[in-house]
Amino acid sequence: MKFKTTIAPLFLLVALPLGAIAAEPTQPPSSGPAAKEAAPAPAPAAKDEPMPLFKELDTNRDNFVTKDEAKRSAEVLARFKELDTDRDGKISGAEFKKGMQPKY
Ligand SMILES: [Ca+2]
Ligand SMILES: [Ca+2]
Repeated sequence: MKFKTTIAPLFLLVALPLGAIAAEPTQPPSSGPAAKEAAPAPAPAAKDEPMPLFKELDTNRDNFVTKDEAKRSAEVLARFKELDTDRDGKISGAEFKKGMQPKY
């Protein structure tokens, strides 16, 4: 009897803070990270969206889309001068990204 009465409060003392710790982080962040995780997922897809086109147009993979390469996309060809901001006659990945992104 003596043994049980000393163990019970001890067990309660240990179990209570554990329960408080377990309950605290699971409650507020459960909605936080879940919403945060869902948000970044579509973001990279939208960010990368212009780049598959860039890679597709850059047939020789020198990371520049020349006017010849741009001919495969009527839109890029039409905006070639606009996209080629440094006017070196080819569109770099950065130029492409900058020029195409505000559109989307
Ligand atoms: Ca190229
Ligand atoms: Ca350029």
